[in-house]
Amino acid sequence: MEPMTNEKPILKVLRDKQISHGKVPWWMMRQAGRYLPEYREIRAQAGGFLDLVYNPEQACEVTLQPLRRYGMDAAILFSDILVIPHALGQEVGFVQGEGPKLGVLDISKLNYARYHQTLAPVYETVSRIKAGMAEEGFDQTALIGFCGAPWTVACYMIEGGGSKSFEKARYMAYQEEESFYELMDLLVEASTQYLLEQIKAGAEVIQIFDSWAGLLDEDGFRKFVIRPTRQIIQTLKTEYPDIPVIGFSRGAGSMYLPYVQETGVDGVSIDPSVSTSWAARVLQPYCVVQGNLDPVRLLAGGDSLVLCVEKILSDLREGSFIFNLGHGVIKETNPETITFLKSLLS
Ligand code: 1CP
Repeated sequence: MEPMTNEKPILKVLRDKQISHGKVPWWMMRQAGRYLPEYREIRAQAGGFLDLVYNPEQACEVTLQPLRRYGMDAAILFSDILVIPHALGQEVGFVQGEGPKLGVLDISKLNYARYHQTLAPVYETVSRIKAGMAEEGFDQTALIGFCGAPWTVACYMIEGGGSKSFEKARYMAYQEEESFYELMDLLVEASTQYLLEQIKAGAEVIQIFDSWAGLLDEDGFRKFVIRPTRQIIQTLKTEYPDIPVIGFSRGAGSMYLPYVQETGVDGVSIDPSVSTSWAARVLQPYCVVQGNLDPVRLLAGGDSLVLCVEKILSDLREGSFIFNLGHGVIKETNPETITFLKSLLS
């Protein structure tokens, strides 16, 4: 296919594997969030976190906020990975300052009775963002839809909240493989439907967040990271072959290469522990690489930031590359440091 001349920079890289001579396309994971005073203001008006997620007007507003300040090359839908268990009927709450809290998991009780009804406001948010971007002149900005990968979502569903090591989830994956596969299959189906609806509503790129991929051993990684991710992507590609998919299998280490080769991702988002010269040599021949500034470098600012950004650029910009952080923006980050970061990318 002939590359479209006025295609958005991120789509050019992801679809045509074009190298971006000059300006490197960029966006930041968690670019909408508490480091921005305008986000905190809307957040305070919204009530609970899920109230914000399910309010299309406010969720659209907070998605657009970072674009107005920094003009990133992509917007990411404001939502959360835990809306899937919530829509399947598990209790999900967000306690201020403590993070997510989920009710006890009973797989036999999860169901689709209110699934799309619960998620309908999120689909509406996607179409509002699309319209809002057009209205405000962000015609070179791509809209990213997302979900959590089945393994990472299962971690929260089983553990009942955040954890450093998710031992209960790993125990279930290794010890009760059959019921764990059942949960994976359910989450593959639910995530696929969720993503298809986001694409219908206007999402132009999909990112799958597997933030806890690095906790599994090799056998677990193949079964519960690679397999379900491949299944989701296969269905998406059957229906929408031109929608690129980026996978973020945080902490995958030596499993990044099989992840890239076997899941069908168009791009891989690498965490800060990955050597950028290794990624250029080993991963870039297979797919677009996205990453991988340590968010703490952005918090620190100064020379520590400049040197790391320069190293990332010099190692990766000769191949197909999207600049991003290796994980989400930290809430104490100074918004002005991001303006400075942007100046380093041109
Ligand atoms: O009160 C608040 O403002 C809550 C903070 C917050 C925000 C801003 C949460 C709760 N979720 C979000 C939004 C969010 N979450 C986005 C929005 C788009 C953007 O990036 O700008 C995205 C993509 C996510 C994805 C997400 N949620 C992930 C995967 C990415 C990652 O950071 O590893 C995970 C693991 C979650 C779970 C979650 N939701 C919220 C928190 C604090 C957490 C992490 C809990 C933990 O394990 O400690």
